[in-house]
Amino acid sequence: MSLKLVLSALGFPLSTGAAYAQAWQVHDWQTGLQAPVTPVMERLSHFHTELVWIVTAICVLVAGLLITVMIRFNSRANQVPTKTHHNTALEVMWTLAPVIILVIIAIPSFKLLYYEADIPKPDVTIQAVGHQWYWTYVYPKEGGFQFDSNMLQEAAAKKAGKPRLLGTDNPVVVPVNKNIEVITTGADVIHSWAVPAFGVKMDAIPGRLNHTWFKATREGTFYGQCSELCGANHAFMPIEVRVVSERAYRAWLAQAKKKYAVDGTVQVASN
Ligand SMILES: [Cu+2]
Repeated sequence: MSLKLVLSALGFPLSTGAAYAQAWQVHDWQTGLQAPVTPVMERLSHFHTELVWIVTAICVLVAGLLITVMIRFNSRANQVPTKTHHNTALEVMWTLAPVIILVIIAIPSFKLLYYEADIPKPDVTIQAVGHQWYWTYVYPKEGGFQFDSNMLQEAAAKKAGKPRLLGTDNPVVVPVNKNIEVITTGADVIHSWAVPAFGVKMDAIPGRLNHTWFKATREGTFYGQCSELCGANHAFMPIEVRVVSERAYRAWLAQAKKKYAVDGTVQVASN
């Protein structure tokens, strides 16, 4: 395994060069974050990298201090122990230093939180309804058609060339480079609609509509999973999002409206 791979697995910053080009798809033995596909996830990844550097510096400092103390102040090297039990300057310093570090972390953290929460004007709205144990997708502004998205069993996934436990029979389809509003809710218990490459994780709570958004900047198929323990088959209700060109989306929409037509009544969404 190359150093570059090890470093990227640990979350250290590396360019998104050719070797990394396919990394935005999940792959076996992946340890780092999935490569970002949305502006939110790009910011999340950068923030994560900053934190890894800060954490590394703290670990090195603490380990260094610990080793110094072990060598300089063990009973052999230091046979007459000192009676010192207070050092005000030191206590002030080791109280203030963590406070300052936490403030340094909190500022970009809150900025990111507000960026995520500030949903831009949506081009497409989808509603993800969590069921035990599958997702129903509603397109409330497209006549309210809806369809269920169930996990493909192993043989079917293999046949369809989709990853095991992640591929679904009916992926949710959205256009590339558009603001997608996601409204989540639960039909029975709490679920959570999460797609790591989008930096999206939103609880789907019965009796409540939660809002989030994403803007995928490249076409492809992206996978996620229910991320709130919701019962026996919690691990088997994956999320598959196909990001396609505007034209392909329009074409899909036209046939989806026919295929998944409901009798004009929108069952969950009201807008
Ligand atoms: Cu679940």
